[in-house]
Amino acid sequence: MKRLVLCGPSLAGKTTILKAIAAAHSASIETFYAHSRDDDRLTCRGARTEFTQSSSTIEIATLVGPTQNNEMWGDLLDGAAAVVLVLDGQRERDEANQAWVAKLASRETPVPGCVVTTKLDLPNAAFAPAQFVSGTRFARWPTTQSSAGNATSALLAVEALILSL
Ligand SMILES: Nc1nc2c(ncn2[C@@H]2O[C@H](COP(=O)(O)OP(=O)(O)OP(=O)(O)O)[C@@H](O)[C@H]2O)c(=O)[nH]1
Ligand SMILES: [Mg+2]
Repeated sequence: MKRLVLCGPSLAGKTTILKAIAAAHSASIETFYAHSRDDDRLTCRGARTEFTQSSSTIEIATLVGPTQNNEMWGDLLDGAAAVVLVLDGQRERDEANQAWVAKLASRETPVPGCVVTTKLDLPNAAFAPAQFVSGTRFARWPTTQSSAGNATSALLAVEALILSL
């Protein structure tokens, strides 16, 4: 099974993209709970889907975004074959985007990925992924944009990523 992880700040639109991918593959979505290694009572809700493509099983997974779930994100990312970094296009989320890029950049294992900037239908939004990824190893990842009701370009980028695995 090859796992692709959708990560990025809280409410950036990770689950929205997951749902669009699952729908495109007629796959169902399951809720799961990640557990903290230190304290099993600490859990974090996630969503996942699974489908077969070119005789490989592809799993797509995400967690609810807050940065305090670092360890649980770490465990999910550890087994990832690819990463979709979902950034929120709203200017007021610049800091949250930056924090997520720093968090991902601090991880050692390089995997292929792409960057999706969401919410470009909202008034205070702009497509500016370079602002966040320049100078990092994600600078060469393909970038695409997405807005409510149109996940098409995000879907194409994610499908291309899956095919490259
Ligand atoms: N206007 C607009 N709203 C969006 C867009 N993408 C997602 N949303 C909305 O933003 C909210 C959060 O979307 P989710 O997909 O749940 O975001 P998430 O990153 O999974 O959030 P967490 O799991 O809580 O971290 C929902 O109300 C979505 O409908 C978009 O491109 N434009
Ligand atoms: Mg979510």
